[in-house]
Amino acid sequence: MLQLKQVKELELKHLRESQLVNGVQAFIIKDKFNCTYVTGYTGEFFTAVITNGNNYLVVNSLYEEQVRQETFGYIPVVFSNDAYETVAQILEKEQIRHIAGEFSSEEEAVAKFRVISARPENNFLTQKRIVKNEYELECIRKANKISCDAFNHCLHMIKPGITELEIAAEIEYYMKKNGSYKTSFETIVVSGVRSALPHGTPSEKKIEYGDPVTLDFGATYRSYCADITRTVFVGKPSDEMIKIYNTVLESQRRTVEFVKSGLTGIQIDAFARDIIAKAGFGQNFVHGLGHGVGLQVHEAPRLNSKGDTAVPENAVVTVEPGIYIGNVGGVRIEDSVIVKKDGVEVLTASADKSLIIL
Ligand SMILES: [Mn+2]
Repeated sequence: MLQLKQVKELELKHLRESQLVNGVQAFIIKDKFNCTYVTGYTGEFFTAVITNGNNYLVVNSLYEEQVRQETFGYIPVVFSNDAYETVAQILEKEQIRHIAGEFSSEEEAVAKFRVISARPENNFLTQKRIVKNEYELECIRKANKISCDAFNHCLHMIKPGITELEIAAEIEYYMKKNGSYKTSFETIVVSGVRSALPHGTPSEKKIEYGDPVTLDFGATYRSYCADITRTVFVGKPSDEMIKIYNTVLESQRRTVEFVKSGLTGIQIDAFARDIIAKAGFGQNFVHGLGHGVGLQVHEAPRLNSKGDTAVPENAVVTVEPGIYIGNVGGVRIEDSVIVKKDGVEVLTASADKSLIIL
């Protein structure tokens, strides 16, 4: 596995070779996740200034030491009142007159940073981040492994009388005990009719006999996110819920087999949606099929009706069809996968997705 220092050096080299050309002398990073991607810094209140010589992180004084600990050779510069003024002074000292980077408009950046030209490049790093390097893939594999282990661990406690909150707490405790830095997002545990809420949050509701229980959560490992959803049943589900479960499972399984690099998000989403529509539940699949996952739990590419670009090799995406019926319940099944030339590597395979009745 590549070491973090090598990875950051490669990303820095790539950024310089693609952006510090045609007279551009510095690249400005304002997005938190793009900054972590290039520099390793995970704090807040920053502006990164990448030049061909020195690299700077302009930060609030709370974060000065964090720059030294998390980055490889970035110079921390503490701003007092106005971070942009501090950036302007650095650019002046380095005699930088032409910049590119993350800012809303050329006019605004030229005025703020006192330079001659400023080209907005707000999508460069977010697009680059779609294709994961080996270091990132290892981190995402590990985060998903912790998440699958947490699912398998919590099954024994899902029974009538326990609350959704208690299940969520057990999942989160287990993940942290096993190396997760924090959760990728607010853990979802919804049961009974509440399982028809695609993004419901866990409540004091107690699990009852016959309930579907949807668990959607993820660990993070070294800033990289996992994302998994399973729906299980406590006691025998109704025939209607079994039909819904089998429909979602068929759509999910066949779509995971269908995915490979070169297909667009639109094509993949339509493939999954068609299976659900043919079973008569088209109106009940109320969200996109999936999304990219990396430093952010929701990032490019989108697997939905707007995802018109081809998904490249080594993108990490989710496949998560669902059916939701008000006052009855819902089912969602989600795997995270690495997209390859001829198919995918499923990262959440160790969590069983066949119908589980507890
Ligand atoms: Mn997801």
